[in-house]
Amino acid sequence: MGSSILLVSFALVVMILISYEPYSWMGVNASDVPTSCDHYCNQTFESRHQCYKWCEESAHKDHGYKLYGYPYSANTRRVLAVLYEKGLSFDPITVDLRSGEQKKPRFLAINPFGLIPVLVDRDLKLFESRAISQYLATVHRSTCTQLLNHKSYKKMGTETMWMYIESFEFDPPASILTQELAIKPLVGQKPDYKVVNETKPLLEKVLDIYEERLKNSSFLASNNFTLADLFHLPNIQYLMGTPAKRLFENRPSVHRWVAAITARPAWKKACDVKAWYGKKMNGY
Ligand SMILES: N[C@@H](CCC(=O)N[C@@H](CS)C(=O)NCC(=O)O)C(=O)O
Ligand SMILES: *[C@@H]1O[C@H](CO)[C@@H](O)[C@H](O)[C@H]1NC(C)=O
Ligand SMILES: *[C@@H]1O[C@H](CO)[C@@H](O)[C@H](O)[C@H]1NC(C)=O
Ligand SMILES: *[C@@H]1O[C@H](CO)[C@@H](O)[C@H](O)[C@H]1NC(C)=O
Ligand SMILES: *[C@@H]1O[C@H](CO)[C@@H](O)[C@H](O)[C@H]1NC(C)=O
Repeated sequence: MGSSILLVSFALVVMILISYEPYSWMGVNASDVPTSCDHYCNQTFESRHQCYKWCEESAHKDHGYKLYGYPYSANTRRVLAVLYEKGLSFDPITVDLRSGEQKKPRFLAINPFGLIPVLVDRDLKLFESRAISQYLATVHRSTCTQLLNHKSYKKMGTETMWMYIESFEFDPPASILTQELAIKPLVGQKPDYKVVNETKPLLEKVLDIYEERLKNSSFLASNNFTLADLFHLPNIQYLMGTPAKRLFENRPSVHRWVAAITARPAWKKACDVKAWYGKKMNGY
């Protein structure tokens, strides 16, 4: 009788501890758990403990990833978002775009196209932010945020379609507007309003189609956040700080989607320039 009361109280204490501090029972310090894991693991209650364990292990494992990039660069941020969603460690290597570092021989030896980001994973070197993102999301598919959901060929087809829609329909007008309305003013140049006026209707046409899609779907490829949504973040983040934000805000379903994807903790960290410079820096 006494021992069963003891057992029940013990179980209660454990339950309270787990519900308040989901990681403490594993001897994991809450501050070591990537915020992205917190965000993701809270939604998957059955496997929550396993989920924290994966995330924590992943964050502490040295994967040896090196990322050549610049923390203000939209394409660098695309890859950073994936690294933070997955809670992966990496060494940042700053390629200063302001001083034209990306066109100097030292960097051209790494990427002859003279563009960032570049990911180095031991003997593998990858250019192109979307290819790097897909690589990381596939290698680390079983940890933290599920960015690809290739449970069937149909799902794979739909996700790939939305990823290419981003590249071929959304990005061309969006990146022109980002350049004119966000980047140019940032470096003290005036936007070319002729270009802006010509480009806006092209983006509006794309967003009208997104609005219809997002009326019936929480995210572009499915009801879950995927790499297809993530790919849009860098341009959207910059454009939401310009008058072009109205194009997104005027469309209720697009607006809801923008709010959901820009609020992700991993994305906030990807935009945090101090988080980039705060890491230990190794040279080339
Ligand atoms: N499609 C490439 C584009 C890369 C790209 O244009 N990167 C920009 C920074 S956001 C860059 O390196 N610009 C330097 C230059 O054009 O000289 C990707 O997604 O990685
Ligand atoms: C996840 O759950 C923990 C514990 O219940 C809570 O402290 C934390 O704020 C939650 N995080 C998110 C992003 O919802
Ligand atoms: C761009 O459009 C705005 C609003 O329609 C107009 O006031 C402005 O003169 C246009 N600028 C150029 C350079 O075409
Ligand atoms: C989206 O939902 C609306 C209202 O529920 C419906 O009328 C419309 O046919 C749906 N569109 C698609 C593409 O499924
Ligand atoms: C969305 O994610 C949850 C949790 O990971 C999963 O259970 C569910 O099957 C996913 N839904 C879709 C439509 O992929």
